[in-house]
Amino acid sequence: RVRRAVCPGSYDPVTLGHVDVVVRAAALYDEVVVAVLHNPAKQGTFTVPERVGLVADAVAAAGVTSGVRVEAFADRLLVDVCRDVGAQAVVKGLRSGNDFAYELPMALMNRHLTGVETVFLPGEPSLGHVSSSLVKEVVRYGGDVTGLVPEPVRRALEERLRG
Ligand code: COD
Repeated sequence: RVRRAVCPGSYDPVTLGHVDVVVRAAALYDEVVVAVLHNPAKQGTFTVPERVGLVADAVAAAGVTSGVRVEAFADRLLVDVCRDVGAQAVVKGLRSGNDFAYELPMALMNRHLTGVETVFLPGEPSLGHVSSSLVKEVVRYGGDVTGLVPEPVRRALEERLRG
């Protein structure tokens, strides 16, 4: 049986924290589907197709050439995405106890709905301060995010947020 996991997120935009989790998931599973989902609670900076392109480039730049695919899924339950792609697990990164508090009810709800399991990977500590939203705020006010996001993402952010 093929062991398949989904790494879901908004990825608006992808950071090196996300990339670390995807690369580590790819070492554990036969196939990883990076699912770019629209989170209605968050205002988008990049379109979903733009996010998919930036994630795919970042995964390739990280040296992962097989076993990972990046796909967009329109407004639907994560458990339905998992069922459609044949994934037994969701893999998520945890930066902190706050992340865990946010993720635990979703993991329990998802297991309640279809039995899909959630596997948590401890985030790389040197990227523990990295989130899409903080990175955007730093760029918007002129700060430098080199080393926190892939270079193409840094350029796209500067273009988008500084005009
Ligand atoms: N280090 C480690 N992990 C990180 C880092 C970092 N520096 N940065 C982010 N992560 C992890 C996050 O903890 C998260 O697990 C993941 O990467 C994605 O992060 P984001 O911010 O891109 O994505 P979110 O949190 O906006 O994504 C939320 C989902 C889209 C996954 C969620 O809303 C969802 O499942 N939606 C589908 C609808 C659904 O099924 N709803 C019911 C849920 S029970």
